[in-house]
Amino acid sequence: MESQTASPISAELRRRFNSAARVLVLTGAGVSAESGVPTFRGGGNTAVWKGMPFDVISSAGMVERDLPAVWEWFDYRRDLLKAVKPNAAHVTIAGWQHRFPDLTLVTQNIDGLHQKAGSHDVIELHGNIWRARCVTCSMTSESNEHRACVGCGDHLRPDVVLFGELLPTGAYDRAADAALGAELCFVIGTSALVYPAANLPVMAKRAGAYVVEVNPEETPLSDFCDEVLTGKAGDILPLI
Ligand code: BJW
Repeated sequence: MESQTASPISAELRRRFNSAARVLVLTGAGVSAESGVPTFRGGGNTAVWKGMPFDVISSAGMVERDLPAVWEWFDYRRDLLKAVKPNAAHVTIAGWQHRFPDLTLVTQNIDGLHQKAGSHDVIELHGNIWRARCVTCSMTSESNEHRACVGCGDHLRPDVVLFGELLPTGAYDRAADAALGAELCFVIGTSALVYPAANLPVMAKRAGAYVVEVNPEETPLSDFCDEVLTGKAGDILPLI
């Protein structure tokens, strides 16, 4: 007798996937985990650097207290990221752009791997590690080689959103609009602990979307989702 493995993808999700036009995808650090990028939380651990929990070093207060230490932390991470390639999850999500008439990809990740996989118009809620920004005039620079602003001469800092800082102008509004209009919402590889990003799937569901979580671990959103696909994004997404 031929053995059959049951698909983890429900018939309901298949039906919705085949008929949806407006889709929201929210990703977090877990989507890059299989590329070798460390997550912040998960597996019972929290990222620590030189004895400092990441929410201390990645905070607005730290930029004021010790900008060189912040640069050191981001230089270290950029070095790690240089050799990193998108994985099956990034590639699958990039393919969905051609699959749905209206797909909005919102990421909390700062690594640029979605774009490397071919996704465009990505809403980066927490900025991008490859850019720098002036602490005074906010002029951005695509280069991290210089630490002084070419506009006003003041210090540059990583162009990322740290704890206690506001998200880039317009980014959350665009993401929220997509959430309110979505028929289908995927929440992939995020612990759903950081706001306002974690609010987006809640808004989407309240506005009528079918919400699907992809994560090897339970999150505060799991019970709220219509469907939870337990596993690694790189294994699960290609099956959908
Ligand atoms: C896999 C996998 C695999 C593993 N496949 N999955 C409302 C209530 C309470 C607090 C607040 C609130 N609103 C705002 C706040 C304050 C704060 C906040 O949310 N605090 C909470 C933590 C309590 N938010 C802010 O400060 C935000 N700003 C803001 O709201 O401004 C207005 C304001 C100003 C002042 C005061 C109050 C309000 C800004 C948040 C910025 C977050 N920045 C960081 C650092 C970026 C720079 C850097 O990289 O260093 O962004 S923090 C960090 O967490 C990073 C991430 O983008 C973010 C989210 O993490 P994510 O992506 O979910 O990753 P993990 O590691 O947490 O989870 C990984 C998941 O993957 C796990 O679930 C694994 O199981 C899973 N996984 N392998 C699929 N193979």
